[in-house]
Amino acid sequence: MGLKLHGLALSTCTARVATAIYEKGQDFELVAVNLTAGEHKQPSFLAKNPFGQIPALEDGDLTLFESRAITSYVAEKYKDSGHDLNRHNNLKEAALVKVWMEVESQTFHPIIAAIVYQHLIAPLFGQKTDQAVIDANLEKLKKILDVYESKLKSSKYLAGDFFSLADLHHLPYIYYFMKSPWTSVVNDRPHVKAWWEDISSRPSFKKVAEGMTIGQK
Ligand code: GSH
Repeated sequence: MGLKLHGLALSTCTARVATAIYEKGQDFELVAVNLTAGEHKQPSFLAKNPFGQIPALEDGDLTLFESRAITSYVAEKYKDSGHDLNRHNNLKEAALVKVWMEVESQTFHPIIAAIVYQHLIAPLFGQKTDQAVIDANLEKLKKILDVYESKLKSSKYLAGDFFSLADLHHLPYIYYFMKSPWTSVVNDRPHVKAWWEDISSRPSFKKVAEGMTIGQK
């Protein structure tokens, strides 16, 4: 029985999980969840994620939600195949991967998600984009990426000279951010730009990005 990923190809959190699965040389069945019809708030989906959000992963009798917890499970379950995403054989490197995974989810994510939401998602729901929210978060993002720039001067990837879940977790939101008019926030920081170009050109993410169609003209 294979992996079943309940979600949508265009959803950032689904894309995060899909990228990790491909990095491990595995495949999955995508079970589409119709958000417009509110399927994610129906009992059958709430049984998979009681918070009513995509994605959820089913692996036999195990059901998981929270995209970052799912990628960690996938990295560990398939540790002997594909790319080593969590440095499972090196305690110190594994700890550094966890540090930068926390940075992504606690510091980076709320800021970039607010920008992407206002710019790309709010209009889809007929809501007016709040430019003040975008402007405030762009200022915060610049400060965060100054720290990334400095870090990426000393190592090719965030946790060290190896691509890991810490980098992978950033992919879907930066991808949508790069469809905005504010790409200079990334491109003006040469190490951040090189890092973004490197990680987004991995075959796993290129395949996933084909389905990330929000904002596509
Ligand atoms: N922390 C969760 C994760 O990483 O999996 C967030 C999941 C999430 O925000 N999912 C969005 C969703 O289901 C789509 S990307 N939105 C619909 C809703 O919240 O009603």
